[in-house]
Amino acid sequence: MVPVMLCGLHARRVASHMQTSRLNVAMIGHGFIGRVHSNAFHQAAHFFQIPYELNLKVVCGRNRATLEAMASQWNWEEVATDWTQVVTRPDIQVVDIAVPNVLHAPIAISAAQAGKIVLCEKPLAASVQEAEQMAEAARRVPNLVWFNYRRVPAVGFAKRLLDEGRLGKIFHYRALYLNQSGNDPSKASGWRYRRAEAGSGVSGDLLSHVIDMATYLNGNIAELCATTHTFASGRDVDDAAIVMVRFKNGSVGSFEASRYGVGCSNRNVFEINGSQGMLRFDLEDMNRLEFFDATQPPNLRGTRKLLVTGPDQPYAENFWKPGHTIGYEHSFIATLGDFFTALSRQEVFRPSFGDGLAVQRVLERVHKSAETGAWIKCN
Ligand code: SOE
Repeated sequence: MVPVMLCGLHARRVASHMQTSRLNVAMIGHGFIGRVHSNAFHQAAHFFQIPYELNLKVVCGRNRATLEAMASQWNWEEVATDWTQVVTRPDIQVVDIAVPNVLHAPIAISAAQAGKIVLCEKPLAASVQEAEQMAEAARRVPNLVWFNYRRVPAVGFAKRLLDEGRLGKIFHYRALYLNQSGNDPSKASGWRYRRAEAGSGVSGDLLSHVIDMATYLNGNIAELCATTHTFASGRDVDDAAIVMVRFKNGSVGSFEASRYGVGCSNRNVFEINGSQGMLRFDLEDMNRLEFFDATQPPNLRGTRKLLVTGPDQPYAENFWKPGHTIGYEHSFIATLGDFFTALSRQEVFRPSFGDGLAVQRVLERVHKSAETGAWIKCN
């Protein structure tokens, strides 16, 4: 986490939040990702020394029966069915958004205007215009976008090795994010497959993670050329996206995201080749980072499969002892742990709504390029 000091109004707002050690959380949404977030709210203070008690005050959703069952299983104090009433409640300090993408903007904007701390699932919005309005509204409140994979220890360690220059000059950044949900009729009937609710298909859902991770690890994108494809007839969102990328640091890359990656459940992979080495990560083996050190004598070179569970690796002090592996949920716990640590120190947290907006701008260019076949500059 890069510490950036807050200033002015933002700092004063943060300071006023800091006086409250108990923070009441309202979560809008109660599906899969709502359960993941609930777990993180319960666990964050167990693993991180944060001066806040995160109180799971109210969970909001449309289906009262499933909502009540979820609230009781995850220990939410209250349920509500109208988010507009919840996000302005004076007893709520934190609003967490875990609903279909097209609802992110209205909820985040209302919550930010009410002065709440706002946490929002990815992709930040369904369009650049919405994302701009959200980033503007949240300028004066602490905010977070849930690009949770930045907080996988192996990803954090890759970032550290890159920042130390251990890979030398970067030549290639290639990434994949594949699942097989599009090929499964029981999964492909949900909101993620409808433009009216999701805004886009695999690009917002999975490619957004790839773009955030790539810019986090390898810097900004200079230009891109993309194609998208929809396999299912009648579906109005993209099922697969393939992007060629030129990065500002001179490296070239490729991103592939698909819901038809049959054989892959949640295969989020990157591989980086530099003049002095190689890094490779696969979420399906998330405690490992592969590292090839090309500065070693040729007869000793080989790919090391590092077990990134400490010591002297990210979150070694927070989670279990070295060798005691962690899972998907820890990336969300670490995201919250870092966020509330930053809040208590009056530091800016990333990824913020600004980072979510940057991803949204790249996604828009992906779609523009897919329509026109042209290379598109990113600024
Ligand atoms: C479903 O495709 C999903 O839950 C995504 O929406 C998440 O962002 C991803 O991390 C895992 O898969």
